[in-house]
Amino acid sequence: MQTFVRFEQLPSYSKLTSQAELLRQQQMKKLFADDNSRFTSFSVKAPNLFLDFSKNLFNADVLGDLLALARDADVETWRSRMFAAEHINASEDRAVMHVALRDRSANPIMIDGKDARPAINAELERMRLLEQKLRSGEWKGYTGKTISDVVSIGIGGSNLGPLMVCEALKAYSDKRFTMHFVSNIDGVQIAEVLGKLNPETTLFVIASKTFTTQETMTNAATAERWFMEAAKDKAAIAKHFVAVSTNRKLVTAFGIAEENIFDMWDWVGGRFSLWSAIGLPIVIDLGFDQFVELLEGAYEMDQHFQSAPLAQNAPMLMALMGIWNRNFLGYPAQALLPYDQCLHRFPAYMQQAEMESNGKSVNWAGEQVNFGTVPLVWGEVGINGQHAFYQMLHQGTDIIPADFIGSIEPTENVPGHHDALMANYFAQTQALMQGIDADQVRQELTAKGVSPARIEEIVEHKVHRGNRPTNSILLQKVSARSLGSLIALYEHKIFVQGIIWRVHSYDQWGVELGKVLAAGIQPELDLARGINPAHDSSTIGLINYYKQLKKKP
Ligand code: G6Q
Repeated sequence: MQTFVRFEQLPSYSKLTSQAELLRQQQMKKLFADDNSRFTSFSVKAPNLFLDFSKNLFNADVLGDLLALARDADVETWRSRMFAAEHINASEDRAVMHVALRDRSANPIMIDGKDARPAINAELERMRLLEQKLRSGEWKGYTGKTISDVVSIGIGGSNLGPLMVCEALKAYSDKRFTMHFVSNIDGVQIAEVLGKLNPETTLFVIASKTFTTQETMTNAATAERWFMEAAKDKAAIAKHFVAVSTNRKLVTAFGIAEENIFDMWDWVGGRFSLWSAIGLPIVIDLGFDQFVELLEGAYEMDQHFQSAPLAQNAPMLMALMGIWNRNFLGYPAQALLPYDQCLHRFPAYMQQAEMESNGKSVNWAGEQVNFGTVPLVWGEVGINGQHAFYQMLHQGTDIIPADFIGSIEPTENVPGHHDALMANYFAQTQALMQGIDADQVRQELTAKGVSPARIEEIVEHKVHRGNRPTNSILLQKVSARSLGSLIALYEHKIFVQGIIWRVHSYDQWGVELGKVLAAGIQPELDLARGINPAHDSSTIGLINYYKQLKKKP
């Protein structure tokens, strides 16, 4: 491990700590009142989207110090290393090259001494051909019928991306196929999906990078059993099962035909894999051309990230604002609030990308860090949230910075709806920033004729202190291209924050531990078997309780 300067020892860190003391005393609405160029100074146009970060509690000096922090942390060098396929995923000794999957140039992409472009293009071409055969009806099921339903079986990184994108781009689908996504090992989910389907017209896509994930393997085995009950003949599997994996050996052992295996590579992390053949459900649902648009949108953002000066670089600015809010102002969470129904799965998708990547507490040297890394990332469609948890955003004791994501044009233009939606988008960030003070509340209530005594009883309850930071992201319209750019914006934000915090963003040992323990516990749930006495008393007690009340099979 090469030497590095720890986050809290970077020269700009102490400056930012002092700046935070000063800024905490400031009111954002005063910063706006004092500087009418604040919006122009603190907003940027990036490929296929616009970012306004002016409603954060900072000023030009703070931004200068944050940009210095990025330079002190050598973010630009690390960015070059990532794009040059160096093994920046040091704890797993791998390159981090999801960007290669959407590199639309014709240049070679050298990864581990080999040009990856031919293999990437070959898989893309195979995806295109499969989609074409399915859509044209050339691909037939074992009784000669065409495919009507596609079931994607996968979990985590092998599920959330395709699901989120298919939901977001529904308006662009010809609905030729009904798409189903199964991730949960809870049999309720697969039973409900299979209950609606006809095996003669169903195609299963088994998506698993490792092809060992228990949830996916269990669901795949159930799907195969269900299919074989009808088809009887093993040869029919080739017409109804395809797989995406790095593990050809296990896929073949499962019984899936060689020609139905789509490759991915260990330099693509699960949560960054929708650009690979893991995106096959996207290709099938929306068509290959839409998938290419998605890749192109992401590629445009990659180029912006690599070439825009730091002060105009949208992913860089998002990352720095996040670090300012988290580490210097001390805010514990980050909300993602899409004002676009299409993006309803976006918070869940990004929650994984952010929290699995930067939810780490040791630095590159394996030392415990003494600062906060990724905040709690959560969210929901904004307009629904307004009638639910926004109360806490406006008046709760914690300040939760929020990203508001909206579109200028809707994907479904229903008269009277979109401006009403967007009025809320604009109003909420304004309200969170400005708040409403006691004098304003008094004036309002006086104008309504409320008695002075009653006003004094309720005034404090109606005060909103404001100063709650937001970023506003505007797309022209949710499209494959703009969605590609939006996802890549957040992916690079994650990268920059990981570099500044000096944490390994591309491993996920925290996900592995539970998998290992569950595998050990499962046999103990068999009524004929004992419980490992080495467990703690709570785990033993819970398993005992479960087994006592479990009905004998
Ligand atoms: C993603 C994670 C995790 C992973 C799933 C599925 O970065 O590593 O969410 O994608 O555990 O793994 P498989 O694709 O190997 O089944």
